[in-house]
Amino acid sequence: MDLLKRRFKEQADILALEIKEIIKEHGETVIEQTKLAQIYQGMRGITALVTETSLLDSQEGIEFRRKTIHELRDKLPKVKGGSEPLPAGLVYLMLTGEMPTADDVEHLSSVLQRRSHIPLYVFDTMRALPKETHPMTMFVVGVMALQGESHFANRYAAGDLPKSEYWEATFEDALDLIARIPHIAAYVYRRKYKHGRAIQPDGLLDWAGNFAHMLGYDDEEFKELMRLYMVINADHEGGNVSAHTTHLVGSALSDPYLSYASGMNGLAGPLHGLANQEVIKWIYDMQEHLNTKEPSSDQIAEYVKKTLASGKVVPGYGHAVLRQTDPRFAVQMDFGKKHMPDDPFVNIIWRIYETVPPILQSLGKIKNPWPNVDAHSGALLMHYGMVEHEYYTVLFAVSRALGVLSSLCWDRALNMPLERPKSVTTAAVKRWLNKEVEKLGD
Ligand code: CMX
Repeated sequence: MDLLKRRFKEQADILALEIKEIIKEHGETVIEQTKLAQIYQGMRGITALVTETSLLDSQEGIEFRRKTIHELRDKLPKVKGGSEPLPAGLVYLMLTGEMPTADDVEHLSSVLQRRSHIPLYVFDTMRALPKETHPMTMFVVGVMALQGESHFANRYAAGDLPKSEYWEATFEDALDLIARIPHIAAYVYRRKYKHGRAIQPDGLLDWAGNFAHMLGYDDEEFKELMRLYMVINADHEGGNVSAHTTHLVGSALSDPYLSYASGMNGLAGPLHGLANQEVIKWIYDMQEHLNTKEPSSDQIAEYVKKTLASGKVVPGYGHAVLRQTDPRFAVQMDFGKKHMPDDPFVNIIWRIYETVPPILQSLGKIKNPWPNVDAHSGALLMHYGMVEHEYYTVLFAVSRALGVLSSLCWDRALNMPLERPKSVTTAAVKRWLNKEVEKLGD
């Protein structure tokens, strides 16, 4: 058995026993109470899921296996001479809970490279879509076209998949998908924006470096940006739309292709992963409205107020859990200060950062006036010439695969059951409030 797979299974067996013990000893412990408002308002604050790969703190931001973004940047192995973390190292960390060595990352990278082949019919399927199709739709269609290759689905259909081996088939699918997704994503970009001229992979490059290469960006700094981008967007604990959807669909024993594609349809929503394209669109509209390429802080403030007055959200600001500047924003700002401190567009992002929070705060209703990850990412991409902002969510999706697919491996290894929370009607709520019934839902 492959080293990583063996290490994952050893860890999973230990954790499964611990969980059994926790449920046996403390299964009846009440952890919190649910308020009626919460079930009407997006279940905010209800602890209802277990996700092993990462944990989000409202003040500190995301921790992957108890390592902050800054620690990952510092401690994960890098390419020779590089300073950004290798995403394959993060996959290793999420799957095993252990910080990988450079050898571990090299081994995983070569495994991914060996598994990266895409059958031609997948490209044909994507090509059959009109060119105007949104890149996220093309991407998900490409992923779905691959679903016939699922070890899990094929073994299950053949009656050759005992429950004790669910984890193994999931693990195989997860690694296959992680290996192949950059090729699908790069093809979407080349098909839509570069006359369909696909670029062959470079076997000497790491997973993210090769993705940058297949997109058509061979600048070493862009490769570094891709490494950083793929790490910081990989996971954000389990309750966000893309992670939760992947987990939920996976709980029906839908295979990793089906589950991941479902999660990515959620990522494509403007309140979630599409916000990165919305940020750039919003800045373009602002530039046009103000008739200047470099709006001042006062002009930005004026435009923010106009946006709010027209009942729209300021994209890239606010968060359902975070209550501080997203460290993923901060780390991108750091990358910008290092590589492009004078870029005019990037400087607009920083001016918006100075201007927006006090305005949002003054409204009194927004719980988090600070920027999230999506507020910054587009401007860095634009600096290197990737100006096709409709494509940005696909980059997010490639990165998010690392987290949600690692989590799916844990779900199957820990035998997590079908997810099926209870819902109620408002009529039932009223019956309960009027004391016509004893229990909500009766
Ligand atoms: N601009 C204007 N209004 C905002 C706002 C923003 N950036 N963020 C929140 N609000 C509003 C909400 O719409 C809500 O208004 P109503 O009461 O009139 O409905 C009110 O403030 C309270 O919202 P909240 O409790 O602070 O925020 P939520 O948890 O409901 O929503 C989020 C969180 C991200 C959907 C919201 O902040 C938002 O729409 N932000 C802009 C879109 C964005 O950047 N999304 C990306 C998030 C990160 C990601 O998932 O990738």
